[in-house]
Amino acid sequence: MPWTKVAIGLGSNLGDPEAQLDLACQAMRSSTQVRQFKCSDYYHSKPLGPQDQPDFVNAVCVFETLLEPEKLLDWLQQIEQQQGRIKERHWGERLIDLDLLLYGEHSVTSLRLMVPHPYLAERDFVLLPLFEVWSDAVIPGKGALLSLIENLPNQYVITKGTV
Ligand code: PH2
Ligand code: MG
Ligand code: MG
Repeated sequence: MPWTKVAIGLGSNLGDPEAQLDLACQAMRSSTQVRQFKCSDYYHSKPLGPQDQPDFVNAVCVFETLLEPEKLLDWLQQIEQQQGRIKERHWGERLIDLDLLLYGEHSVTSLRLMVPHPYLAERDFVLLPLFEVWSDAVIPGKGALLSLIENLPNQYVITKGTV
């Protein structure tokens, strides 16, 4: 694979969420496998899923990498582990969540991985920060990022800034 532009969704609602996002960004941007790293602002969002959990801080970063999708996933999971992530309930609270959203304009489906991320198109806390760092992104099977944003309900659950 040549250098490929990828997008990663970051989320946290435990510990100090901003610090968790800072740490993960630092881990990603300092790798020799990464170039042209950019991270969006941090966004404050209401939890999707169980409501008895703290609000989230979300962001999206983009970079170019030589890592192939499964290797990239391994590495993201390694960063989550290093930051102390433990297994949690579905759609529940977490210290750090790093989701592979886009891998160039490729679609990838395996037992472990679905790219583009299956819920990307419905999530304002993914689409809006993504627009900040990759405004002309094209989502395989779904079209231009901008048209997805235009189709979001107007009632965003996110606001710029942190919890
Ligand atoms: N992640 C979840 C479950 N719910 N809600 C928001 N607002 N942001 C998230 O990143 C999030 C969530 C599990 O990955
Ligand atoms: Mg995840
Ligand atoms: Mg997630």
